[in-house]
Amino acid sequence: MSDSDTTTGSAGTEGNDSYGHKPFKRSRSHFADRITADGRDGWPVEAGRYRLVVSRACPWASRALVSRRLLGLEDALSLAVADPIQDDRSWRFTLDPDGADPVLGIHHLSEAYDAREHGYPGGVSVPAIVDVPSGKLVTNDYQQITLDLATEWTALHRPGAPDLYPEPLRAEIDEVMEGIYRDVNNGVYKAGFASSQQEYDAAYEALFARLDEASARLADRRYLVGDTITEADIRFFTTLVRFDPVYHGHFKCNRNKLAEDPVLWAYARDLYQTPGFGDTVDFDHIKRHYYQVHTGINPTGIVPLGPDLSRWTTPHHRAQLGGRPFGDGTPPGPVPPGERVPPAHTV
Ligand SMILES: N[C@@H](CCC(=O)N[C@@H](CS)C(=O)NCC(=O)O)C(=O)O
Repeated sequence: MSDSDTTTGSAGTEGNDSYGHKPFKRSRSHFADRITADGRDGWPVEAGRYRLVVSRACPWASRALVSRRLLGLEDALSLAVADPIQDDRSWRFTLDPDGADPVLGIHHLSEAYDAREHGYPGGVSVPAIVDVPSGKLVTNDYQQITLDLATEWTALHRPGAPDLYPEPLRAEIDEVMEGIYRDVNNGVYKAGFASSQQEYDAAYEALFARLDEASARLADRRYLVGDTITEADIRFFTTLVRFDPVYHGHFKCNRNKLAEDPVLWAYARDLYQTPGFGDTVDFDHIKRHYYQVHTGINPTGIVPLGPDLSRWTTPHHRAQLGGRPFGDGTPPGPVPPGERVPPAHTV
């Protein structure tokens, strides 16, 4: 991640309406302990010990949802899904019976932050991984969480799990991800929360220049780096899947829709239709979160009915480019029954 895009301070700059006249700055994750095979930060990889807390609305949390599915970590790392609409105490478990997460027994994610650091004054963000026995937050470091799932949790991966961060390709993956992070993943937020015309213009130009570059790159290759799905594709996907439903209108990223770029649209549909990607996507949570929470840029809170999402499942014809989605591995199995996105929230 480029330092110019971050600052210390409270997380979730986009989650409130006080972005006022300051340029949009994404907070640096505050709790950056790592869960590793050797447990060097005091948090060893262990089946059943940790709980991943996400909102299906959040692109950063959705990276972890996809990685966890592709790697087959569903049994090892359990999942809590927060209500897409935060209240004044931030993310809450109102989708669960009695409004409490059934494993952690808490009503708000902030309780896990507090258990870790009493009186924690910063923002409460997802993704978060919580240590179940102590109820303490371990990490909300969204940039590191998926890399660690790919490289530190290997002992618990399913047989046939892909290598999402292959050693020989890491330099290239990192380089591609850095540009996509700055101009696309975070770029849409910079456009959406710009507080001056100049700031918006710059974010818009950088965003579409980067999308054009990616479109050219993907015209004759199936995936961003190498010939298999990697972390770079996961990070790109979670922004692309939100593009037409949210970023095009709500964040004013409207030079064109994703569906108007034949290459990127086919690439995104290819991933969407790959087990582990589309089956994590909840369009209802995505739309309601952005349009109802960001009242500073959508004061009425009205959630648009469009776009028509049914085309996400149309043929993409990308297999003809070759590529081996899972390398020498295999696709993940079905979504565990308790984790299925309600059919009404999908295409
Ligand atoms: N952990 C990160 C990034 C993750 C993030 O921004 N997540 C958003 C949701 S997409 C969030 O939880 N924001 C806090 C809030 O909206 O209250 C950060 O420190 O900024």
